[in-house]
Amino acid sequence: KVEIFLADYEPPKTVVTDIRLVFCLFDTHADITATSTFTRNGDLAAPMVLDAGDMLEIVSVKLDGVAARHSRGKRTLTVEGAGAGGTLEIVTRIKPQDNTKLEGLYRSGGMFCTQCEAEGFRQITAFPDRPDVMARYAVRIEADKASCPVLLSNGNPVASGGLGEGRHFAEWEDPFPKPSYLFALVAGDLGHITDHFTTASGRRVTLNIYADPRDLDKCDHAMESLKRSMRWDEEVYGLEYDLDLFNIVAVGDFNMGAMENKGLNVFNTKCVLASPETATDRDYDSVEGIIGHEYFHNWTGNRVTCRDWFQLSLKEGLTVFRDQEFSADMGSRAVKRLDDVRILRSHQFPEDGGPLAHPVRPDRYVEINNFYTVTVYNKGAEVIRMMHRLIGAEAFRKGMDLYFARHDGQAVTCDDFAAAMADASGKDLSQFKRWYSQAGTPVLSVSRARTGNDVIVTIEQETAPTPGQPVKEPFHMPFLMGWVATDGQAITPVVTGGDWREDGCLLEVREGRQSFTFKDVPEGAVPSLLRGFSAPVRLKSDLTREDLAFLLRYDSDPFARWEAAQTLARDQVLGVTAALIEGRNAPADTPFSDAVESLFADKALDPAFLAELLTLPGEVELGQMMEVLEPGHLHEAREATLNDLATRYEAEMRARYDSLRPKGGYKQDGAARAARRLANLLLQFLARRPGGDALVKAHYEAADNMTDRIAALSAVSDSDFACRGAILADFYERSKDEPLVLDKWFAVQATSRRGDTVQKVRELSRHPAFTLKNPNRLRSLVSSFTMLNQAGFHDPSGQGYRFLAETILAVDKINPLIAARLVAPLGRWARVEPARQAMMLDSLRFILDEPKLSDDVRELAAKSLK
Ligand code: B3K
Ligand code: ZN
Repeated sequence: KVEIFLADYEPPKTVVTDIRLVFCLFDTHADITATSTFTRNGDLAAPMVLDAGDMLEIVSVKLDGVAARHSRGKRTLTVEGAGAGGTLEIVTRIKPQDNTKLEGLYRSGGMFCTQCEAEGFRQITAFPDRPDVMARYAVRIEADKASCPVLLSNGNPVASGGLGEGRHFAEWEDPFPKPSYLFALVAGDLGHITDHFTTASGRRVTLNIYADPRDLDKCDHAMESLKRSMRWDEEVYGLEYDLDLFNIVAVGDFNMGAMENKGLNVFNTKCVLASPETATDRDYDSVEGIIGHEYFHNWTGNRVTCRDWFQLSLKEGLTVFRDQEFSADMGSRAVKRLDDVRILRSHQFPEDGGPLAHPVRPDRYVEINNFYTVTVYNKGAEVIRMMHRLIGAEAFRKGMDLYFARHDGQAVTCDDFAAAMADASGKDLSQFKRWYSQAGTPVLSVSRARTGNDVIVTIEQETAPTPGQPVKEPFHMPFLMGWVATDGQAITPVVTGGDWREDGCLLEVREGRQSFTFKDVPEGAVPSLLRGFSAPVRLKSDLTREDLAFLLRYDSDPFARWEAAQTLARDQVLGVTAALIEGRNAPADTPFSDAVESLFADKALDPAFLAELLTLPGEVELGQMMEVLEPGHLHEAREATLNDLATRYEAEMRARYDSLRPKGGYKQDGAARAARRLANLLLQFLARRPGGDALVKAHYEAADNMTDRIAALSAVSDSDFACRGAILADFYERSKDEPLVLDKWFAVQATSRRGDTVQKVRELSRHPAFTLKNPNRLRSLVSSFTMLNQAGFHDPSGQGYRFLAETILAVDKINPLIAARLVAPLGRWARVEPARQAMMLDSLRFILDEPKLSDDVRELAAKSLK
């Protein structure tokens, strides 16, 4: 496969306006007749070249009813004599039951389902399979009635009936022109739950969630989330749903989280099913967020779509921003923001600082599936958030309105989006757009200088080179800050070049180095920096430990307050790490442990927020801050810090833990959830103390919900408690018929901090319940280990790297897209200590030595070796 460049974009030569698809589904194969009405641009004498997937058999090709000359390329179908336009009929045959890539039409359990984004439609029929070709779809599905009583596609049902010989059919029509990646079909033996939603303008919409009949008791939370999403989009953006029917289907074998097909969202079971017995509070939040995300795509993605796949963040960054805001409005805004910052720091920053760094709008790719990344999604959402911050909520809404007024029904670019925002607000966003084209995480250094009564705040920005981008221009970004006087009160000193708002003073940073003068700042006042994490940067500042401890007590901005705690914690852990590496005694000062004292005293603190403040940065994030990563020492130092906290505050923790334990039964409200969050965190600390064994066992036995049960299981899995074996076995017994719960059993063991985890993971990979074919199961063991267990993955034996390399090669034969998504951790060798580095490079070479390696894995492994 060759590299494709953004700069080479050309409008489509073949445009399809209408397509009729007839699917005849059998256990052994599927036959598909696609009849398209097309027109052509450019050289009409040239043959028509369509995209055709490698799993496709072309049975016949006709132009205007007459057999046409055609030939097959590796990934194309060339048809002669197409002229200026007409009707093209293509018959294809495929084998959905053999499709382990889970792209195009495949089978999951007994059911037929599709995944077409990005380039799966070409595995169903030959077509100009690109998002700027938008057609109206009419679909007929014929299948066996007993095994496939439910037949679904996009849009509205228009006909159905029996066909004899146990077969039946259904016909669907979608009135909205759409790109092929939004096509979907589902056929299977599914149950469903139904509800209704009446839109602001009075349209009554039927809502269905289809699932395996055994899972119907786990669909209510998704249904409630869907109705909340629909209402939210009306209230916040004035956007209504546009069909009379909205269907969601839960599928057990699915590459990604979910898919926003028009009127027929297909979901990974993990992202839709939830019950107190099977899902944690976090899972509940994640279901709500993803239901929202896919629903919001109906406007940001479907009604207005992407011109080409380089523009992926046009729909994904924007839709992630929308789902983040939705979740913030449904739950705790402060806590949601911290979760999003954690994802950036532990996943996106490493990507941006490693060999796979790419801009939010990439300018080249070999395999587009490799670009569904945290950069395109989550950094893309930060780019939208910064625009929102720079122009303000009101202008942002005007910009959205203008974007839809201009582009409804079109396939457009990130530039078109930025233009709507610039035109609606009058703000020049030309420099700002560098966030789309330049990769890398800027480092911001903030310093203070007092001159008389004034304080000059100087902000410098620098972005290190990334692959292919040796020199970076300065970014335009919003920097939100505040001041806290010595009495703990917020003050708002007059500032040159800044603008005070409710949540702080907005400074617009545009230069490499820039200063802002705050007038008459009282002596001792402390600046609160980067409030709300107003830009996706790494922050360095001259704040002292005393300043940070002060902000932790008094800052009104939740992010800045939490960040003060995180900074102290990083200092403490990294200080211990350095001492361990150099063979010194641990430093005597423990700034984070000291600062925590005030938190237990603060009775007004929301328990959920206290839990955030007490959660140390993870090892991946901490490792990013070391010049040379020594994963073993870092792990030991972080453990020492946790032990120190547990020892010093055991009494406070125990008292608080006891006070938080529920008196009545299980509840899902905010207060009950916050109490569980804190109690379960405290349990992890208390498990480190004498008597931890009995406490954890009692917690496990008392658990009447998955949040509590998994908290105890995780403490057990980290330990060598006598009850360890029995509790792991009990959890297995309870979960063996619930795939999503069984995934947790694998994940908990893969993230164990015990020293024997790498051997255990190998062993688990041979467990009869483990399979490489189901992406959820695979990720629950392998990605949990390689991405969330830094010390385990970097086991000094090198076995972690070897295990990952072998797994990648095995998965590559089944599902290259999923195999490629496992590669990244091996590529982050550059900053790792030399002995491990050599073993990581060996493992990458071992992968690249495989002659039959997929393009998917090759693209990432080759980049990782550079
Ligand atoms: N748009 C889909 C992702 C499809 C991934 C294809 N490899 C899910 C989402 O972002 O909503
Ligand atoms: Zn999306």
